[in-house]
Amino acid sequence: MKCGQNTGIEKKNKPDAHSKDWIDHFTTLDKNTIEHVNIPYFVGDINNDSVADTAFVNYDQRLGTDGTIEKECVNHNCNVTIKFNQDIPDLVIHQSLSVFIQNTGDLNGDNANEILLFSLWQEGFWNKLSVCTFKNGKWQEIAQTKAFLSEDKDFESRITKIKSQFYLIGDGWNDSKGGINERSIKIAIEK
Ligand SMILES: [Ca+2]
Ligand SMILES: [Ca+2]
Repeated sequence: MKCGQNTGIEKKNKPDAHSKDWIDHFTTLDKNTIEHVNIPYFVGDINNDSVADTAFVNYDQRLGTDGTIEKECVNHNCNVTIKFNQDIPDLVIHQSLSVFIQNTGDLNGDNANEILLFSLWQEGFWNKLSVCTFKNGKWQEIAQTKAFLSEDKDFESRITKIKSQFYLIGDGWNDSKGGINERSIKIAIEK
């Protein structure tokens, strides 16, 4: 699967282009501040040229009148673009409000680092987690799951190694156990 591709999450609350809501939507936008975000993450060597790389997470966000960040799309397609220092192609994450990146080290044994992306969306604190690798000049997603992230500790230890295999750890949902079933999902990371 192409890295950053979204499955099963639909855009919500998009007003009809001809409705009064649509006009109100843009009237409100004009009153607030659009801020461009560009956050660097040191990700180690991801293209195996022995030079450490940096990822820059780029997106726009809207600040409310009280300075808080509004949880909604600013650009029309709701994309987050990750740029890199070297001649490495952009990684575009669709339907995302923001992305947090972790350096994972080498998970698939090709001596280059992978990256773990935490993609924030509007549904409460549920985020999409993706492990991406840069292989043969292209980005590829080699594991994906979901996690409920509300505190800093929820971002920790989302990758584990059992024998020689790495796994991505996600959170499930179980009605009979009262909701979130923390760290109950284990996805094998492709080699
Ligand atoms: Ca490099
Ligand atoms: Ca690797």
